[in-house]
Amino acid sequence: MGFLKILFSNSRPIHKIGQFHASHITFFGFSSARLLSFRRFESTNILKQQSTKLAENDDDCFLQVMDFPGGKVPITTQMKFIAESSEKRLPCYRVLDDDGYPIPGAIFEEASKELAVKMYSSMVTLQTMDTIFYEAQRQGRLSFYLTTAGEEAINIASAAALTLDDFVLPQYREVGVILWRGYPLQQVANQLFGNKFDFGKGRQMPCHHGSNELNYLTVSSPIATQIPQAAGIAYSLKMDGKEACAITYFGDGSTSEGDFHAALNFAAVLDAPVVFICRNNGWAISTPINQQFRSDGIASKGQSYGIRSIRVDGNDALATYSAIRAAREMAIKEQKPILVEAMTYRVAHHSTSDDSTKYRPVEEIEHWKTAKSPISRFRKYLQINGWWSDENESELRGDIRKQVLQAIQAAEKVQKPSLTDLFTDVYDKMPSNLQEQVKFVKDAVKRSPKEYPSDVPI
Ligand SMILES: Cc1ncc(C[n+]2csc(CCOP(=O)(O)OP(=O)(O)O)c2C)c(N)n1
Ligand SMILES: [Mg+2]
Repeated sequence: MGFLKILFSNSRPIHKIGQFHASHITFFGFSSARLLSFRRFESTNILKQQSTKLAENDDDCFLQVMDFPGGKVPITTQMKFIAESSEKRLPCYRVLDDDGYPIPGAIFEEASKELAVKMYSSMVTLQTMDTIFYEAQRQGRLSFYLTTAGEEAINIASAAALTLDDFVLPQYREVGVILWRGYPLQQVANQLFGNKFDFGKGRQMPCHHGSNELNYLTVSSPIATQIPQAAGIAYSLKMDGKEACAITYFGDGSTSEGDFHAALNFAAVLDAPVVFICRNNGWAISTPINQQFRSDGIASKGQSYGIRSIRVDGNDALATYSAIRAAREMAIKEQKPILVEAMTYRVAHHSTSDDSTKYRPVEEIEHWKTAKSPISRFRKYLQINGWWSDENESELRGDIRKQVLQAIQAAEKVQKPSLTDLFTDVYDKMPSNLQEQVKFVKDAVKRSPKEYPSDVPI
């Protein structure tokens, strides 16, 4: 049955996605979606006011109301400070239990057999690819690697909820999103080896993927820079009247950067159609979240900026898929930003430059790797539906392993880009100071050839 099992949190179904109504998932602070027809620059209308609801509940009685800039404010004689946190923690939207069974009464978008199998296969591809590339780095064949282990569902389920017209601005732990959009395994390997087929011509670290064709902006190393850029891209989509949004991914640690806060505020004020996806995996390298913020995670920050928000179980592929579909639909139809906090756990080391057993218990990592694995949970769901067997599993894993190994072997043999490429693609015509630098480098290589890699053409 294709119909979405949904609890109607509020009255009117407005946005129909197939049989799915985006307005029926309750995002914090708003229980119904209003269909706003938007006009270019409408968001800058200074007369637009905040909600005029004045009392928290019907018993509240205010002596006076004052008309301040931004709207009417009730006056109270009580000197009451707002609490630093609410008594209850924000709930986490979840659909599948640990055994892969839909939780009774759960509201979600039912994925077809074809889509669910594709999502599962892509999660396994990501896992297999990560294992092999990680080993290749340990063998000294790659300079660096970083896995998505434990976060495969966030990668794949969110990607499945988007269209190719949407613009993706990733952090660095979202290679699954670009794979889903059609980036071949061979291209992943080419980027990692920085060979001449790498779109970045070997000028970036490994794991910095990007593709113009797939509307996937290249990863940039300084964290959080992509977040305000997403607000800007979303605003330009709005000005062009496009049926698309911007999606940006970032970790819990990135929310400590000023860029995160500037981005949320800009997006809210400009009514930019952007979906902010925070992967809250508990750690920013060795810094735990309790040293990053005192708030109840990330979703709670949305309301302060005037952004509709939800907390979702990022290890539940179906919940993540449903929430991101709803978020995308609302962002585009209502022309406004949405914040999603996907709760998860980074089960691998931060990167090949880290040893996470130095700062967290091995048992904790093991628990998340096994009992809480997003891949095992989704596999159980497929098997419960009769869509997957042990034979399918071994065939898939064998096949992917072969493809990844072939991609590595092929990428390793390809020539590196030329040293001169270091200086190109910035200016239309190379300025004289850069021409001097090219000459300087080439002379230096000629003088001391042993100091330079022999496989890089001059
Ligand atoms: C501006 C900036 N500061 C510091 C770093 C070093 N650094 C790289 S990743 C990282 C942690 C990021 O954590 P989080 O955003 O939670 O992402 P996760 O690795 O957990 O997915 C840090 C501090 C950086 N790349 N850029
Ligand atoms: Mg993190």
